[in-house]
Amino acid sequence: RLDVVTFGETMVLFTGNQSLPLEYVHQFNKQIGGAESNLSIGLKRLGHDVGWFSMLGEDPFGRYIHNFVRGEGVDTHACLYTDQAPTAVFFKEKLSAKNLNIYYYRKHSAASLLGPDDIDEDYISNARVLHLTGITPALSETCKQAVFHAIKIAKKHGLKIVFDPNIRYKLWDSYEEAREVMLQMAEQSDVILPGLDEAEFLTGKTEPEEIAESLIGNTDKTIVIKLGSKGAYYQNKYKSAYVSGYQVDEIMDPVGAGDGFAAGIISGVLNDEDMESAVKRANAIGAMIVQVNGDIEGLPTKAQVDAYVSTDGIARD
Ligand code: KDG
Repeated sequence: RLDVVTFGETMVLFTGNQSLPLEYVHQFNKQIGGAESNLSIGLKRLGHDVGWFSMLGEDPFGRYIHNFVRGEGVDTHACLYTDQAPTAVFFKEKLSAKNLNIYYYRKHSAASLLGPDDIDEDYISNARVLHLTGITPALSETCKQAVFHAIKIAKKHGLKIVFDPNIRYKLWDSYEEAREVMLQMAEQSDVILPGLDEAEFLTGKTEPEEIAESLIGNTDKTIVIKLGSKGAYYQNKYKSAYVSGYQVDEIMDPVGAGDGFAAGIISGVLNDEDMESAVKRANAIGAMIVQVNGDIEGLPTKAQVDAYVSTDGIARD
């Protein structure tokens, strides 16, 4: 039995090995990136059993991604392959930690061919939590259908649904569609994890309390709004609070922090922990990740994050 199942596109990530505009970069480091596999690896390092799947291209990059994610201990049995489209790649242009650009080469990729028929009911029903991001429905019409089909299966089998909007404006044809689809996903979810700017985009509200009112009202849902270095605000029927973040001396690479944050929250949900300490850990993981280059390389183990929290952000081990 798995604790969490998630699915979505993972790409090969090329990062220039110099801080220059990409046209002047001659050599690239090869890594991987994808919000859902980032989250899976994060949760695995925290000690949970996670299944991740995608549609991979029948090509060297597809095999590389599969081997890498499996090598991290994530269950990849439900991964699918196609010879109809290639595995996507993306490039990270890092001029400085604050000036970072992403270039996707993912239109018509293998993962965009994923559809509702590829969602294995037995695989999902075997887990306790289904994690979804707002990236997947932006990839194609069939991906969008796959997401809503997975939601239906999760509801039928009593899984908790955790939704991280992860809004990627470059992937949507229109803002209206992005908003509409993601509000529908939020409506179906038990735990919603937007960043403040994402929550503003979805609700038109700017204050965390008003956002929470708009997205969860008086339901059984929980919302955790990420406030960057300020930490996060959470609210459910019983409690609400601001939980302050950790001071970081130098931000190396902020990409992936939100996925690590989600891993921290989901770990708390799986362990029936109180929200306050789950959010505290999630903040710590976010802070640890931004200090390391790469989308997944900075994800801490449980021992590392416990040490970081107990020393108030000093020790990593
Ligand atoms: O959250 C980090 C991800 O966004 C990154 O790893 C790549 O999945 C990715 C995307 O679509 O940008």
